[in-house]
Amino acid sequence: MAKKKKILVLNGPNLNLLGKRQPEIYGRLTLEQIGKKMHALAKELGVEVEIWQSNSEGELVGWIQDAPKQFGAIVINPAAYTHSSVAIRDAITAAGIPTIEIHISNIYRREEFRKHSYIAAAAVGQITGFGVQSYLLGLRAAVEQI
Ligand code: CA2
Repeated sequence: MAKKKKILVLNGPNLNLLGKRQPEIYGRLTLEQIGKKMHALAKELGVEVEIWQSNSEGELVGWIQDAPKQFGAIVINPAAYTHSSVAIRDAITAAGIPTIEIHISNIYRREEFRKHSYIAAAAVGQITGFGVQSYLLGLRAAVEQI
């Protein structure tokens, strides 16, 4: 499939615990189950998705740097790095491909420290608070950008 039609979905730290802890905030679906929904939607939309998760900031930065070789857009839930990582923001800016920031919870309805995103200014836009739907809306938004 053409590079432009491939979308990279990145997940930051602790998102490997989805569906296993704190379901009241992050829902009951595992990352694998969310992945299945994304693959189904991707098929409908005529694109391919790859879904990766890392607990390491450096690994995420590496994947973002390499993304333009293979992918036309990125959908990223940077998790806690949203609120701390200038490195991820700079990598997104340097990659230069459309990037959509997503969050399961509404980061503006939670603790003060979650209200600031270092990523937002480097992203095309942000989708926050729609639960698992944030991933699917993020994919739709990415497809509109490629
Ligand atoms: O709402 C989101 O998607 C967040 O990106 C999730 C991050 C949080 O730090 C952001 O402020 C908002 C936390 C991800 C941790 O995921 C867990 C999942 C299940 C159990 C424990 C943590």
